[in-house]
Amino acid sequence: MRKVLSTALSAALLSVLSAVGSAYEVITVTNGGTVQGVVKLVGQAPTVPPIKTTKNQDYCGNSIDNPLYVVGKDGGLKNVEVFLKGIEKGKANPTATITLLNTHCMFDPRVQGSSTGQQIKIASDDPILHNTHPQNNDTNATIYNIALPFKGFSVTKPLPATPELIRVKCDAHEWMRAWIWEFDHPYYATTDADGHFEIKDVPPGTYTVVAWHEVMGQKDASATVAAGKPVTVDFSFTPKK
Ligand SMILES: [Cu+2]
Repeated sequence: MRKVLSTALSAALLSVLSAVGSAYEVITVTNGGTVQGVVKLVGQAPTVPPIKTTKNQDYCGNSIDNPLYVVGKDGGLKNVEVFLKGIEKGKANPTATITLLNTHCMFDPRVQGSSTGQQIKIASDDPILHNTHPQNNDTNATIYNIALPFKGFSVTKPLPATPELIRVKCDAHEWMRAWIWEFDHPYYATTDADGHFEIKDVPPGTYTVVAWHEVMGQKDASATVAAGKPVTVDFSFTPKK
């Protein structure tokens, strides 16, 4: 009862907040610019012990590489979410359904961005039971709780109505983890294997660009976008010793 009440209250609070907050406005963007760059890890990636599996070892094996620091060419860092903070106007949000796959006893992708209005397909490629459990990263509120009993099973759901950082776990395998950034706009990208990102069709203006990594936190930079041109914004993360 108490939980129901607090859930109802926070839902009411959120709707009030989103009503007074500045909503993202869709405009026609012609000859927008591009924010691009590389996110690098400075020095050596910390040594992270492999994940020790505690269940379904017949299928999952006894250990799995821990993907906290995935470093590619020239120190490029994968799985960093880069976004334009608080952008108020621009192109329409994407409408394609995003996917979170349970595969080889891990989630794929580890980190991805999304926009309000999109749906998520939660799927399994594994012949074992997974239980995908996304939560609001700040409040721990459960968003869904989805049992995936067999290979090829999937469930498609709308993303939450308001933007949030979603932390995903599996209730069957405590080592599984994924992150879904949900924005009220379409201006974000996740770095690739070499740390590259590219955010296109940005209306000219000055923006705060944020880069977020699940362990090393976030960094801000300022970027001024000119019509039809790319601007390069690079980020460096130094791991804590
Ligand atoms: Cu699982």
